[in-house]
Amino acid sequence: MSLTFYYSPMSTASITTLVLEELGVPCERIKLDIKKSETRTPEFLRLNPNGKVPLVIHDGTSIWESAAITMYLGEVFGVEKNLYPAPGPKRGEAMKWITWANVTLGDAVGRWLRNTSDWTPAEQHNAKAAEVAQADIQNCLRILNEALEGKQFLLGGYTLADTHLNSFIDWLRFMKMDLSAYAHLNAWSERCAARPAYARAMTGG
Ligand SMILES: N[C@@H](CCC(=O)N[C@@H](CS)C(=O)NCC(=O)O)C(=O)O
Repeated sequence: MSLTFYYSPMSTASITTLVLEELGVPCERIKLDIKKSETRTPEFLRLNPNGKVPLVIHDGTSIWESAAITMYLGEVFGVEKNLYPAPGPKRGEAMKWITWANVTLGDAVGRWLRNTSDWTPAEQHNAKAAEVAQADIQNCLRILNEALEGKQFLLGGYTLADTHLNSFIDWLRFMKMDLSAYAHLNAWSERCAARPAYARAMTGG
């Protein structure tokens, strides 16, 4: 079995770092410097034409997109470790939350950043679009908070759906988004952060 993980610190690839740490799967790690355009070299673009991390190559097959990577690694390595559900409704729930993180929450956060942050030139910022994006983010956080009421983890026991979604929520905290209104969400994040794999990933794995 060969597994190679291309990553960059403090990027979307941090989700996959956590997933791999939970799974304890041995892999070769290749660090790329985005600022030096190492994600844009012809060699890397042959592996991922999007020029983005995370990327995993499993037995010669390229898998990109962090949500697909979490689901794929979960299916292949996580079921017998009780970190990802076997095919069936529970797996459907795991896929639902992982996809929701990237698509629904991710879209709202992306719109908010495009209209507020210095990643986009100020003349392209639109105050109304930022306001709508912020309301959409808060609606997502409310949905997640309510889903976690009375539960230890999203599906009951801890799974990679928690790893993936909590990593996204960590990113919102890092961007100083106020999450204080969401008590169930914050208690769940603390439970996720208490995992030994979380501590290992934060200290460089
Ligand atoms: N939708 C992708 C987003 C990946 C992404 O945006 N990666 C950024 C870092 S956060 C990247 O690699 N950027 C490098 C570049 O654009 O050259 C995923 O979820 O994997």
